[in-house]
Amino acid sequence: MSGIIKKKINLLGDPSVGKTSLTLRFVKNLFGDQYLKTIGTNVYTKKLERDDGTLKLVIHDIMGEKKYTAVQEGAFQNSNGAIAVADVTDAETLDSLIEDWLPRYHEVAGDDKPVALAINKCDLENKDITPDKILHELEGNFDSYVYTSAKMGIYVEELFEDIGTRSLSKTSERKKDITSIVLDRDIATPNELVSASLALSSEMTLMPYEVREKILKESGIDKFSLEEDIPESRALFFASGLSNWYNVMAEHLNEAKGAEYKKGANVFLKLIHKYYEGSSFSP
Ligand code: G3D
Ligand code: MG
Repeated sequence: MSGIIKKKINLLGDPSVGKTSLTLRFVKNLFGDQYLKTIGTNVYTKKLERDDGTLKLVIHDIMGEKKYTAVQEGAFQNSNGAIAVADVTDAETLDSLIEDWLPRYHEVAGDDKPVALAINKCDLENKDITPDKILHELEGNFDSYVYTSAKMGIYVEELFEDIGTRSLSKTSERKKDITSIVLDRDIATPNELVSASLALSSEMTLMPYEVREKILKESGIDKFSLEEDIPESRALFFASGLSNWYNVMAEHLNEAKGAEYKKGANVFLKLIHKYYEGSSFSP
């Protein structure tokens, strides 16, 4: 490898296992930021200087809420490897990785992509994931595993270096367009509409994270209650709020740049259209 090589790494795992904490510890060496709650996808980059060149990791940290599969699967496209995070105090988070996260990840990213298991919060006493269980589950599911603590900064760097190295050796590319991934899905409930909207606004990259969060708030949707049923009016407000933002941006830019944003605005209109179709046909 020579020059700079870029690899996309995804974080997988249920809410609160420590995906964001591990990422922030690795990228910024900090812990305990009060704005941890992740909405949609947050993207971070960090360069690793290696003997054979520079490896730039593009790390996609996602929200783990179960109803937001569009966000997650949207983020898995073109992935080169993943860190699957379990909480050592809660064995169900490991089961969930194996039963739910891994199949969905491999479906979008490809079967050949490496996955490193991080058993996080190893600084805590009440351990629910035993070494026995790990040995039992490792085979065929994960390429490596390590006990980490984002809080204490234990084995976090090693974890990211490991998946970085593994991502280099497996290189087959899968290209699929994010708009088609999202628009091919069912969008029949307000939560699915919000999920699809978050997926698109996360992956289209033109919109800053803060804007997405602000529009969500203005829609009256509480980011801490995304698993609950969202009223239709709020979901529609959110999707059209996103569309509006792209439209307003388009008007303030020259034609070439504006066209990209116009396209963005139209994607959300398509989403709303699909929701109206899907929801009125459902029994
Ligand atoms: P997520 O991104 O997977 O949803 P977060 O998880 O990174 O937001 O972390 C969820 C909670 O777990 C946070 O606590 C965070 O401080 C805590 N946490 C993350 N990593 C560790 C760790 O290694 N050790 C310990 N003890 N706690 C950790 P709050 O209180 O903010 O919910
Ligand atoms: Mg998070």
